[in-house]
Amino acid sequence: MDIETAKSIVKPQLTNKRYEHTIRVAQTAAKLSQKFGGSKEKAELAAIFHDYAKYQPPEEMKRWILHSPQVPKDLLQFHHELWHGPVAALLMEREHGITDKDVLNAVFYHTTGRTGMTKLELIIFLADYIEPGRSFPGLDDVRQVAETDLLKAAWMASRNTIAYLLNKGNPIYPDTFYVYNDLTKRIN
Ligand code: DGI
Ligand code: FE
Ligand code: FE
Ligand code: FE
Repeated sequence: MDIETAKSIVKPQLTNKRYEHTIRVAQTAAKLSQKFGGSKEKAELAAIFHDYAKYQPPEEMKRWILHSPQVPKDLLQFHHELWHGPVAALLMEREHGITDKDVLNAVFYHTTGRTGMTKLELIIFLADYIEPGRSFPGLDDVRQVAETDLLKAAWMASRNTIAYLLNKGNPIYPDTFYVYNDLTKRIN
């Protein structure tokens, strides 16, 4: 699917602000893929779709998850914020005929990440975190490291997200910790 078609599918599903975030994630992912290697087209396609399901009603997302063997059901025990990546990947495949597994996985895992993330998965995970519209504590350090070290920058994003969730006293999905541990090994 070409990028313009992807944009025209996604735009009506999002608010303007969310669509602008999506475009910035695509630009950031394109830059990261040029720097670290990999297909710019795949990075852009995954980025355009990554938040496609963000505004689906939770009840509808729950139905999709319950009917899809590839989605871990324990996600339903956690905040519905964690459901939009997997649901977007399901919709891309079933409703828009996108079959590239790496692209689908980059969308599926963009919120939590997973162990053994591919380069494309890391690029989308990181681009979503560092796109120029974001402002989190410590973000400038992550952006700086992202100039030279994809794994380390993704590790920093993972660490910061866990610290943020802990600080708020939120429940944390186990994969979120597994990603941190996995990246800690991979950077050393
Ligand atoms: O969709 P975006 O806002 O662009 O970003 P995202 O999909 O990376 O993250 C959505 C939210 O999910 C964000 O507020 C942080 C939260 N989140 C990430 N990991 C976990 C989590 N929330 C819980 N409860 N547990 C997690 O492990
Ligand atoms: Fe998201
Ligand atoms: Fe993210
Ligand atoms: Fe996003």
